[in-house]
Amino acid sequence: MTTTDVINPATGAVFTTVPSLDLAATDAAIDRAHKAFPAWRAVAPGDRARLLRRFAAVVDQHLGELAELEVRNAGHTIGNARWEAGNVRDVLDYYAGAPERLSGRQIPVAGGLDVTFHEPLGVVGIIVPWNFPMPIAGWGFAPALAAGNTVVLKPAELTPLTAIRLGELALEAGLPDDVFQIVPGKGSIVGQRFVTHPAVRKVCFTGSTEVGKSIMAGAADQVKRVTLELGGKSANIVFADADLEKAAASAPASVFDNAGQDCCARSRLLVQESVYDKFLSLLEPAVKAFRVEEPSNATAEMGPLISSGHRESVATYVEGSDVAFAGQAPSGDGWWFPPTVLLAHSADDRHWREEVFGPVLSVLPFKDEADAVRLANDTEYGLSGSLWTRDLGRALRVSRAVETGALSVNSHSSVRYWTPFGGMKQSGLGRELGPDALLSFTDVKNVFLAM
Ligand code: TAP
Repeated sequence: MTTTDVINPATGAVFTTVPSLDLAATDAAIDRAHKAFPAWRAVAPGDRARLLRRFAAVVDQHLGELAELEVRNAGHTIGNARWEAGNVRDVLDYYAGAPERLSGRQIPVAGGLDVTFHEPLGVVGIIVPWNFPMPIAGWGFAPALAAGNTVVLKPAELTPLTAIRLGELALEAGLPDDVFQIVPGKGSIVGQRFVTHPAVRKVCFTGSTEVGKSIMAGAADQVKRVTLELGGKSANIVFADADLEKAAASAPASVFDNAGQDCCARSRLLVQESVYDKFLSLLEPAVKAFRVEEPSNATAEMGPLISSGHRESVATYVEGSDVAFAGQAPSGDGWWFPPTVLLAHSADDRHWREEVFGPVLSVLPFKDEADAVRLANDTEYGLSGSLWTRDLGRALRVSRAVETGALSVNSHSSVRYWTPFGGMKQSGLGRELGPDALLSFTDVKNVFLAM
């Protein structure tokens, strides 16, 4: 069997290997999931809820182990990794409430009774990227299982370990065999097969816009359902009337968290020109104080990038650009990169327009509210963003005008598991989390009973 080396990005060293499944093994996993579907959808709602709660409890007992795996495999800081493992538990607990509440409607009609049912789809294929292996997996499998689907999940080749462990924990919690399977392997083999195999009725994909588009095109052949979470180039808009100290103190984490490998990263900073110099002078010490260090240290705020190839790609955005200031990063082994702030000279600068997916922040001044909205929307993306102001009217106006799926006023939060998350424009299609995600794993069936 083919295997893949798993590398610690903080050292560059291989520390284990995992199987990389071929087409035949992928087909076998999908066939097993297909066979397991009728029995899983027939599990009484209360029993399915109990199984998901037990899965959450087992995850809870292994939070430390899962977090340590993610530190080693993805270079996440231990603080973030603990949050991520806890998020899987919370999302499972949240959707464990769903099987008993997934009710349809009774619609008044002439001549009989009309009722709707939220039917599960069948086998759901989930394709996970390397940047947030645990939460993104959980946002897919928890609502999919709760709605009565079976799941095959492909982790990214770079970061398969926590997904494999979650598959084991599901069995330990008592989920029936083949209801939730982890299928490690290449995107071009395993992921692509999820798209083409007729038994897979929905594909949830998170990753690059380019691959997302190819998945959407491939899924069209079978009118397969898709949820896509793609790239972002989110704006952080700071108005002159904002609490500048608070906005500057929180700006570094809003883009450098997870080394900027975050589709919600606020990588475009828009500052009103009347406070531009003052804001940059507040931002500089906050960036320089951002702690980039061995990710298992409790004090680490940022770890390494995921791979040497990715570090090379990030570096191309900084070379030849106007660097305002930068923080520190360890030298030596591992894929380290310092938090870096670049001055954009126009909205055409490459680092302003493209998703860098690294610890690189681009800054541009704006004149007034209309200018801020125009610049914020001048992108093919529309995933997340923030705005800072003390003016409630402006907060509401700008929130409605910015074309983005999630927006935060005077904070940088993007994700709460009970509220919808997803992109506008080319940042994606469909919503994860909250009640919206649950329904996206079902089809509505309408039944009429004649009197
Ligand atoms: P992608 O290539 O999009 O990989 C994401 C996932 O899709 C991985 O599991 C990958 O498998 C799989 N995949 C790749 N090609 C596929 C195909 N043809 N059919 C089905 N599945 C396929 O992303 P990447 O190479 O890891 O990163 C490239 C860029 O994408 C990043 O620099 C960043 O800009 C963006 N990105 C965005 C996000 C989010 S959250 N929106 C996450 C990660 C990356 P493998 O295991 O073979 O890679």
